[in-house]
Amino acid sequence: MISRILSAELAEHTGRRVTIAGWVHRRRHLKSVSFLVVRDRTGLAQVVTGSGLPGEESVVRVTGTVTARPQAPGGVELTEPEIEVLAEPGAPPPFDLYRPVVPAALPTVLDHAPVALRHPRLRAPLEISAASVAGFRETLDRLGFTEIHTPKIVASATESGANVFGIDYFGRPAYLAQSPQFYKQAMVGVFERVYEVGPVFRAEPHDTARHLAQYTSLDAELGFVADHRDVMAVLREAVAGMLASVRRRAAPAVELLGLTLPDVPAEIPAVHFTEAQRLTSSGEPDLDPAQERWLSEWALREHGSEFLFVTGYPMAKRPFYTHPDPARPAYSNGFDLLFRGLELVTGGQRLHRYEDYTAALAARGEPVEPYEGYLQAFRYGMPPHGGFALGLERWTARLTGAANIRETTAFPRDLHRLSP
Ligand code: AMO
Repeated sequence: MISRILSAELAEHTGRRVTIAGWVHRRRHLKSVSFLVVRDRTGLAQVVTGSGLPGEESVVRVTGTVTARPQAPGGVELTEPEIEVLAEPGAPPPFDLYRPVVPAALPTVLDHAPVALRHPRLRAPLEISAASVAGFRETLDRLGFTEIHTPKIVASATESGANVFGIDYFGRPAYLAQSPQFYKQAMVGVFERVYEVGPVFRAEPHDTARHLAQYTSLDAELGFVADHRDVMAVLREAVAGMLASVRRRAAPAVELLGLTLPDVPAEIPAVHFTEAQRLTSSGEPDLDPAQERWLSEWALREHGSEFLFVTGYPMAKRPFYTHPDPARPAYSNGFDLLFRGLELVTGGQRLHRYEDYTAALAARGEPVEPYEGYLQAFRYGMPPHGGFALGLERWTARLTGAANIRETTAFPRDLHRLSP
């Protein structure tokens, strides 16, 4: 490794000669003196120099004396520097990365993502996303879950045939996985409690601020549940753990973006779908985005919660693996979790008996053959189980207040975007 200290550590070395390395964030020429601001993964460091400075985004190594200076970032700066340029950029960045507010519209940012994401405000959501995933893993590990990795090239659609990407798999038709649904269920038969953090693919024809063609799904599945409420309790723990991790690991990003993080109630309020329909005066078998926003505001008003469960969605609107409510079979033991006006999670209890699966497929007019591999799990005995999937980009968007989900993923894939 190139021997250096990080900008965040400079103050501990006051009076000593040290070496830092990073990118030229900004050059500033004043009347009698010039400054170079160097950016590394922990922040910014100011270097006092003469003229003839390397251009923005040059990669440099700077050796200098750490000198106290209250106005500088971190209260210190490097004086009497020796500057070595490790890489010179071929072109200036597409916009000024040192401006506090990003001086470019979203399409420009996305077109130049490899360099645009270096802007501290554009990087911050990705730090929050990373901390969230770490918290998800920590929480589920603590609760006895095992992390699994399932195929992303699959033989059949899981959620519905509509938005699946077909591919050519050595001359055979195959699909990109829309969800690890079937495999996470099968792995309950092995580990009882499993989770996966991975990409899922949806050929979403809509060009919306909340849909991507590839997103990161935080999936969990657990056996020996009494019903969906046990799954909801685990989800509550996961969300609380994700927030605790964001507070702990991504504090600078939270501060930079000026975020107010939500509290997770000990028990997240829940309304049954029929009640949600009544509240929103809806006769439809599903909730539209406007109704979800309305219900979120209602939950905040009535229960002081930014999270709301809607339970008991109609069976007709849920996938074939969904367990019905034994008391009201037209409704499911399935739920959604709404967060700040948006559907963040879908989950529920699943069917677990083999004959219930064959009956459910028959009732939907679906052949059994494409599901043979999946159905093996149930043929050989599966406990009552359930699980959920949380969309990482939606989570980060709601936490950071991003208007568009594309601001919370490094290289979004959508109807129009396949590169960078
Ligand atoms: P569902 O299809 O509802 O459920 O997806 C779960 C969650 O994933 C997110 N999401 C998306 N995020 C970005 N772009 C998209 N195109 C997109 N589609 C969905 C949402 C959503 O709540 N197998 C079930 C889950 C389960 O029951 O365990 C499933 O995939 O946040």
